[in-house]
Amino acid sequence: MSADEIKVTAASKKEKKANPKESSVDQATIQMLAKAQADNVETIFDRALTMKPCNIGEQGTCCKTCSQGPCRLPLPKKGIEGVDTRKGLCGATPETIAARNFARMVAAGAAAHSDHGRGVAEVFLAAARKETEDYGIQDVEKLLEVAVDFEVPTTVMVENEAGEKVEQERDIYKIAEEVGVKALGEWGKQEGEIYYAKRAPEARYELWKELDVVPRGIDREIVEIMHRTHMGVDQDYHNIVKQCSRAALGDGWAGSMIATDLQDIMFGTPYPIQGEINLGVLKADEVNIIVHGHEPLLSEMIVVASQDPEMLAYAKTKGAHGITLAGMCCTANEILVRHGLPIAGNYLQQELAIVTGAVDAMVVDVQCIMENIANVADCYHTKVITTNPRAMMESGHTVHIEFDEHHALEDAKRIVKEAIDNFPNRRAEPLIPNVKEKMVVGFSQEAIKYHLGGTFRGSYVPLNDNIINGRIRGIGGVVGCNNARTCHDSAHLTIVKELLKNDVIVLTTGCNAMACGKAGLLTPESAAVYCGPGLAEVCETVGIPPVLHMGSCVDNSRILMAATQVVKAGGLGKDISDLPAAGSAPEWMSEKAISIGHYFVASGVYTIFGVGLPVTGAPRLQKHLFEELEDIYGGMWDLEVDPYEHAKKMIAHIDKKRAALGLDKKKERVLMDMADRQKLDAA
Ligand code: NFS
Ligand code: SF4
Repeated sequence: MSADEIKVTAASKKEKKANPKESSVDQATIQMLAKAQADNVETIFDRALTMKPCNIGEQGTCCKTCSQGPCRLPLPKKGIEGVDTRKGLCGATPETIAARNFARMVAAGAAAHSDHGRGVAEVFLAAARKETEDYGIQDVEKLLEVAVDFEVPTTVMVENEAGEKVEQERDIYKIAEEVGVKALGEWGKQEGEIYYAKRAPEARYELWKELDVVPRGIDREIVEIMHRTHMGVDQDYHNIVKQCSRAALGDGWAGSMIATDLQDIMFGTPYPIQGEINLGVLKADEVNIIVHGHEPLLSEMIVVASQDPEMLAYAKTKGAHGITLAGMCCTANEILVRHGLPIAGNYLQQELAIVTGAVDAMVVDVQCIMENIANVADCYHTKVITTNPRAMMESGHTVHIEFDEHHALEDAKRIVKEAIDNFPNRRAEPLIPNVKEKMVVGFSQEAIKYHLGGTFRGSYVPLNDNIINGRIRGIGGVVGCNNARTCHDSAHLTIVKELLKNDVIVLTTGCNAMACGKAGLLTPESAAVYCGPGLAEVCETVGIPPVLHMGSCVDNSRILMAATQVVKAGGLGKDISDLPAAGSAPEWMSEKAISIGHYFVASGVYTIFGVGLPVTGAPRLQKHLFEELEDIYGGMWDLEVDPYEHAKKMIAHIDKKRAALGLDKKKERVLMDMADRQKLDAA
């Protein structure tokens, strides 16, 4: 049977199986979901039908903070008339309960990103101290920039032969070591401020200081959330939300940002590169390895191992024609933006990759790995290999090969060998959907600067000019997960396309980036198809896609830095909150998304989520997050499930900011010739 022959039929309602065509807008997903059902393999799409979410949990008002509960405070059917008298046994209001739950999501999300960052900092330090041969310094320029932020000197004064004092560059590895020590110190710092807080626009940094929310240390702020949300501690939702800001800012401007920076220094800062995406990147006659999860430390080594001639020769002895390494979830983004390696799919496709019957090993580290992949793997021949001591699986069929940075390449080779050995065990002819797309990715803030800044010098000024003259109406950051409660990729694509149509340039990361890639939005050619005339003109002139793939979810820190660069380039206000920009996570599901959302809000960005937010059962908290925070931070939360309304709200916010900047008056667009430009230059 070829992929085209898979009949996609609606399963009968009685069987409680998901209708593939209603479950996703992605053809590969639809085909493989049908195959899973034909193979009698249950997936998350089916389970989403039988397991209904709890109302009270959805509203955020279930408290299980102590054993006198769970205390459940649903919104009355008729709504709240007069005074809200709902309370838990201890007297906790719906606001306290929902704020505590929300804060714990921030804590978990910030912890996930930051623990990833900590791992990177540890490996970085080992590399700087030359304790491992497998990692080194690739981007010296970025190291020197980061050194300045960490107040590490990059030069020393020495005396030359003539006895004069001269400045000399310091040894790169010495600088790296000091950067590594200071970076790692950000986790355990008890007092003072995280170094990167000062990277924000000055007005933002001053505001944070005034509000007393500059993070002291990454871990401390997370621990403090856990303490404050323990039974009987912080009982003022305003104050709980304030602590959310500290912890979330510690994620965005430290944990995640340090992860991004040190990964760039070790593995290279992303610059535009071509890639391919969707399940069609798997190859029937090759050993297919999927690296799934989040940390590039190991996958970078698997990239090397899978290209090793010895490994390729070994694969041949097993009858395979080669080795295909593809990524899934954010690991995919990490190796894609740096090496152009293919992506098999985003979060909701992880089970379906195995359903192809072509995946010889799925290598997982941490985060967004569904427990059910072990069950699906049992139905085919796929070997699931866990690699991180923090993330093991109970299933007896998984293999654990622990990754250690001191012999990383060796570990990676063992993993690749394990996959090759499994190649002959395929149970049936694989069925790989003939669906994949090309894309151009790798737009770090450095790359955007060089691409939009012209040939001779990198600068954000041309981008600002295009925003000021109205060709670009504003900037939309659209990011985040897939969610089995919504149609896979559908809201992502509707929102992004609406923004493009209205001349809003889109910055993307995470699973949204992959949705866009699969739909062909990450190609320069798509500008002519999807964009309004202004944005299309800019993209065509510069040769960039209208949706810029900036990397994984920890790389949302790149969006913060890009926004900061736009502020610093001038003409669009003094702070991130002045920019005609908005953030969105249409299909979010993970706690990390809440931490990201909150650090964007606290950085001054209007941030709107789809799906639902667990605050709707606590109206005063919701008002605080959705309205009052705007007066405090200039950014606020919002929720809109309908994708068209969602995009409209983003555009309305962008227009509000344009008006505040005086950019709403339609300017006549004058085409300037050389003489006009020279006149301007002379002025
Ligand atoms: Ni982000 Fe990346 Fe995807 Fe969501 Fe998960 S992979 S870190 S959390 S699901 S975008
Ligand atoms: Fe109930 Fe209060 Fe205990 Fe929460 S902390 S479970 S509201 S008694």
